[in-house]
Amino acid sequence: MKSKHLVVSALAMAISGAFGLAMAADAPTLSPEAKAASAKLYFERCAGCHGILRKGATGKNLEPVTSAKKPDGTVVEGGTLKLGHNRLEKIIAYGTEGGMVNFDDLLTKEEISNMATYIQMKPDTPPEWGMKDMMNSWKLVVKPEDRPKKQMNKINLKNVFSVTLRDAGEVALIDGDTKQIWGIVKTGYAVHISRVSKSGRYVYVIGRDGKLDLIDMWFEKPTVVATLKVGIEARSVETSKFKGFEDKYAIAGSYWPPQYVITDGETLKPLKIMSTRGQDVDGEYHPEPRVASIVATEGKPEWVVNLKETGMIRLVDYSDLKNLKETTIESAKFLHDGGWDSTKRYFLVAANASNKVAVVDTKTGKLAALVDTKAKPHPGRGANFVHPKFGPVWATSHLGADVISLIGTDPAKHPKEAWKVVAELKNHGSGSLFVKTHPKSTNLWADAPLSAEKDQAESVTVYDIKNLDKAPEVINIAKLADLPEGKAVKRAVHAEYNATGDEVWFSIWAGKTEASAIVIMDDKTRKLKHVIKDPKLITPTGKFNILNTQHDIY
Ligand code: DHE
Repeated sequence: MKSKHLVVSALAMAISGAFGLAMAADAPTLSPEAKAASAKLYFERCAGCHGILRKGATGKNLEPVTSAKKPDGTVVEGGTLKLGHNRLEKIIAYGTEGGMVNFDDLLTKEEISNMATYIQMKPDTPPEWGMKDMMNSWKLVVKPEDRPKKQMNKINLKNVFSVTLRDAGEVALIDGDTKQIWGIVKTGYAVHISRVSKSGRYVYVIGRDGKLDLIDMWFEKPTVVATLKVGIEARSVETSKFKGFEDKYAIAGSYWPPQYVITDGETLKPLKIMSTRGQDVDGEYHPEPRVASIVATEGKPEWVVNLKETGMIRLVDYSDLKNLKETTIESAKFLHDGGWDSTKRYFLVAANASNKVAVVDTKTGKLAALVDTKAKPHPGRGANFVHPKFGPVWATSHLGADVISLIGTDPAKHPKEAWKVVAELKNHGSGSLFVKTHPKSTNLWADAPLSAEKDQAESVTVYDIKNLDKAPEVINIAKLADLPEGKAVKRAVHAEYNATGDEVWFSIWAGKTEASAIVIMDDKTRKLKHVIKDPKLITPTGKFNILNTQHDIY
C-alpha cells in the first residue's frame, strides 16, 4: 500500500512536472526536485487559502503577474514577481497583519526561500480526476451483504464522537459515556470533517487529499467498509437525509478538480460527477470554484452545495440522478461554512471575503437575504437560540473581528429583526472559528484559536443566552488540560455537545509531536468535568457527536 507521504509526493510531482511551462530565461526557477518539494508544501500548507491555481480566496492572489482595473479606470499591475523574492520571504516567514500566519516556526529557511521562488513561477494546473480515476481508486472493503445485520457492540452510538486527528490522518471514535477511545481509524491526509448517515450507523470522513472513508459502527470495533478518492483535494462530505433516501447516497465536494461526486451511500461507488466551473456573481469565468460546505435539506431530496470562488449556491435535487436538476442561486464571494436556522428551512452561509452571510430559503429555492456583518464571518455550523428581546437568532463568530454576530431568523413573527445583525456580543479575541450551543443549554460558547495572542487562542468565552447583559466568562481551557509546556500554542478549538446536551467538549490542538487533549466541561456549572489524554490523540481538532451531526442539532 502507498504511504500518504508517497501519495502527496506523487501529486506534487504531477502538479509540478507534467504541466510545467517554459519560463523566460531570467525568470525565477528551481531544480525539478526543489520544485516538486515546494509544490508538495504548497498543496499541504498554502492551497487551502490561496487556491491550487493561486487565484486567491481567503488568502491573496499569488499569480506572478496580475492586473486589476479600479472603478475609476486606472489599471493596477501587481503579482508575486513585482513583490519580489525578499518581500515574499518575509511575508512567508513572519505573516502579515491581514491575517496571513507566520511559517518561520514550521518551515526551514531553505523551504521559505524556495517557496518564495515557487510562487513567482507560473502556477501549474494539476490533472483532472474523472470517473475512470475514481473507479480505479474505489475499494469496497466489506460488501453490504457481508456486514452485521445488527449492532454487534454495546456502545451507545448516539453519544460517540468522531474526532479528527488532523496531523495523524486518523479519526478517533470516542465513547462519550465512558470517555474511552473506542477505536482509531486510518483516514486521508490531514483529515478534515466527519458527517453521519441519516440512520446514525455510518460515519463518512473526508481527507484533504480527497480520500473518503466510510466507517460502519455496527461491527464490534469501528470498521472502514469502503473508500474512494473523490478528487485531489477536498473538504466536504454529506449524506442523503430525505425520507425514502436515508443512507442511500453520499456527496463529496472537491477543491480540485472543482466538482462534486454523488456516490452510493453504503458502498461509495461513484455514480455521478458534476463540474462546478462557471461564471462568478460578477459574470466572470472562474476555472477553480471549489466546493465549500454541503448540507442535506430535510424536507426535500436536496443538497445545498456552496461554491467558494463564484459565490454561487447550487441546490442539487437527488431524486433523479440521470436527469439531475440544479438550481443556481447568486449570493456573494467567497462562500465557506454555514448551518441551518432552528426550523431547518433557511441555510445561512458565510461569504467571508464580502463580510456577509448569505441566507437561502430552501422552501422557495431562492436567496432570502445577504446580511452585512463584521469582517470574515466563520460560523462552523453556527448556533441557534431564542434571544430574550429579538426572538430566534443564529450566531456566527468572526475570523476578522472580536464579536459574535446574532442574526434574526424569524421573518414570520419578527419581521423587523429578520436577516439583520440584531446584536453583537464581544468575544475575547478575533481569530474565532466556531460557536456552539444546544437546545437544552442556556450557554453559548465561542473559541478564538487563530488569535495571535496565546492566551486568547487557548481560551473560550461563554455567554448566558437568557441574560446577555451579564458579563460573559472567559475560561482558559488549555490550562485546564494541564499539559506539559511545548513549543506550539495549545489552541482551544471547536465546541461540541454530547447527545444529552449537558457536556461541552473542546479540543486542545497542540503541535504534532506534543501532547494534545480533549477537555470536557460541565455545561451547567461551566466547570471542568474530565480531560481525555492519550498519546494517540495527535492534534485533535473537529469533533462530531453522532446524534447532533445526524440531526443537525446546534
Ligand atoms: Fe475547515 C468545516 C474548509 C482549515 C476545522 N472547513 C469546513 C468547511 C469547509 C472548510 C469548506 C465546511 C464543510 C461542510 O460543512 O460541509 N478549512 C477549510 C479550508 O479551506 C481551510 C481554511 C484551509 C485548509 O487548508 O484546509 C480550513 N478547518 C481548517 C483548520 O485548520 C481546522 C481549524 C482544523 C482542521 O482539522 O483542519 C478546520 N473545518 C474544521 C471543522 C469543520 C470545518 C472542525 C466542521 C465544523 C462543524 O462543526 O461542522
